[in-house]
Amino acid sequence: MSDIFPGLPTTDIDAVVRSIDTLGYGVIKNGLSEAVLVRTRQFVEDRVRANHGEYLHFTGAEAVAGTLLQGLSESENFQNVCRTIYERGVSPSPPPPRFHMVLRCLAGASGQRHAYYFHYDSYVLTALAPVIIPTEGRTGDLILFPNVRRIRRHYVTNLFDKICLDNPVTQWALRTAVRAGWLKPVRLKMEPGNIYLFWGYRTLHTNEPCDVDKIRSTALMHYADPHAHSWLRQKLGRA
Ligand SMILES: O=C(O)CCC(=O)C(=O)O
Ligand SMILES: [Fe+2]
Repeated sequence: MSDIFPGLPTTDIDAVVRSIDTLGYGVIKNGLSEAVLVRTRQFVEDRVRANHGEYLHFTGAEAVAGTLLQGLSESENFQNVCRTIYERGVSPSPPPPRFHMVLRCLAGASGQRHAYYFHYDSYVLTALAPVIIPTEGRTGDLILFPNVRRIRRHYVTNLFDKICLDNPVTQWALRTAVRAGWLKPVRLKMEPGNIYLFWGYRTLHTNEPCDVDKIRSTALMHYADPHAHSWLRQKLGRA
């Protein structure tokens, strides 16, 4: 199969890394062609319809076979871009280009429950390819508090961060502060065709809800797990 992603010259990769470090995100404009998007959009629409218009997500290589996530995971250009971003932004020894892949489909009443969940990703770099984004009503923007923590040396510190964040009180406080405008996150109206990159591990982020009668679908390529070899995590069975 031919490479679905055109790749980037090194100078452009440097600009993306600078943008991730300063603005909190980088964009690869028109990284995916309409022809590539069409198939995944169809996949999402078919599955959501079969699920009575309600929320779905697909995780792992098998579940996303035939979609643009498979195409990106097999794309040498995409692998090189992720490796190089990691090299320039994190350390000179990037891990092998393996991805944790998730295709999210927000839809219906259940879709509302999958909005405003603030979290850090488990992987250093997040590449997000929007598949379907509503253009009317509530558009389900991505919201980011960029680079608010460092990569934790020890898994236990990461676990402590998670406990502080992943509870109803903190989630309520963040949601309320963002809705009231007391906290001002970076807000991204994403466009299908572009690929958005950020330090998912370091960036507190979530998505806003969209209207119940709309589909909002995103393809997530997560790269580089800093705690892949953590003894504690293996013991806790969270690997
Ligand atoms: O769908 C989105 O816009 C973001 C989802 C996300 O952050 C995640 O699944 O880790
Ligand atoms: Fe995330």
